[in-house]
Amino acid sequence: GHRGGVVWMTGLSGSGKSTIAAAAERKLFERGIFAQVLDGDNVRHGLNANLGFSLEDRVENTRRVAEVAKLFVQTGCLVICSFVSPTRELRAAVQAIIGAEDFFEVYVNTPLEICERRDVKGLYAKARAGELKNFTGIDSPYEAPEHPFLDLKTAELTIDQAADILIESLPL
Ligand code: GGZ
Repeated sequence: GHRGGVVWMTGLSGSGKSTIAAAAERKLFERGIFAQVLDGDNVRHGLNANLGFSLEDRVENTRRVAEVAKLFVQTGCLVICSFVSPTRELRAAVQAIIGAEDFFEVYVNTPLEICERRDVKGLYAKARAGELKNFTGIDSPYEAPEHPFLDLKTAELTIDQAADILIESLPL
């Protein structure tokens, strides 16, 4: 058997959080482990549709996600949450909701230059042009975790390798 828990992926926009989360979710299913990804794509359109990107809204965004993740954990699910979650204080609040023994912070450690060079959604260009305000890493802060459970240096890894390292590190 295995127990539930919350893998909390934090990192810049374009760092690879959601891609690694989706790959890990698939690999876990293949091992018969009940996993579910929560990210901006499935949460900000519905549950959190009324929230934007001010610090206050980000705190509320992640607070609601943490509460939902906690409910999933009670069903024995491994929840992989993929959110920029830019401040240490905000992530500490998430950990307090979930409980330290069920919380695994994963830093998707991709330098800003690389995220900006990729600019998959063109958001960095818009932020640099001043068309998008409060963009993390440009005109809104990102505080890297000091003691993450896992530090994934994605520049040196493929998606597949990063997902494998993540899964192997978990106490499943
Ligand atoms: C950061 C933003 C912003 C601003 C829109 N700042 O690469 P993406 O597109 O798919 O991931 C980013 C996502 C961040 O939402 P989160 O819910 O993860 O943020 S937080 O945890 O801080 O609440 C990006 C897009 O939304 N996006 N505007 N201003 N990212």
